[in-house]
Amino acid sequence: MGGQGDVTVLGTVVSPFALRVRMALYLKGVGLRVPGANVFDKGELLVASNPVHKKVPVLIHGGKPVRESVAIVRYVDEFRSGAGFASILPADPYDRAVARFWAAYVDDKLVAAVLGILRAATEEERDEKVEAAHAVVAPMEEAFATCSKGKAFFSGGDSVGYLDLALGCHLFGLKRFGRCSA
Ligand SMILES: N[C@@H](CCC(=O)N[C@@H](CS)C(=O)NCC(=O)O)C(=O)O
Repeated sequence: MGGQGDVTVLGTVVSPFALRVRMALYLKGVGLRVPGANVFDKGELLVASNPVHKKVPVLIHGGKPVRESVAIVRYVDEFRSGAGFASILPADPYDRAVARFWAAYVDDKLVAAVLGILRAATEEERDEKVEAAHAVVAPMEEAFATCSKGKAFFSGGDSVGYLDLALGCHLFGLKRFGRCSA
């Protein structure tokens, strides 16, 4: 990437956050080495690369680790910018701030809401969690529709952008939510 060394992603196939990073790299045309990382049995490289959280994904670029999927996406976007590279984050500072707000909402509120459903111990608790999840989804749907500006993608353009990555990586989890709340 940028001629400054190898790019490796520590991540698992099932991690939505690792998928988010792989999608960003794909958009920027970066070839990848993706060694498997067992998130339950933390490998040496993962612990050394992310000693604070010991979580995937970690992007290792030229030997230096970048942690947290949103930070990694921004890093990739900044590193592969300029002529020939479509920007992942919106160009307009206000649009960028809005996109960051809703991306954080997806990870903080939506993921927690879906996990709440999946972890519900009883039918009654599950129904409560489904209702709570609907309350989380409603304002997000409205905001995403506004952000799309009537275009094909949530990022308000004709190609995949930041919000599409933020939400898109969670689609398989959301599919389960759809089944639970149907
Ligand atoms: N906020 C982090 C979340 C990363 C995360 O939760 N990764 C999970 C896999 S999906 C993990 O490594 N879990 C192992 C653990 O919690 O010990 C990010 O966006 O990168």
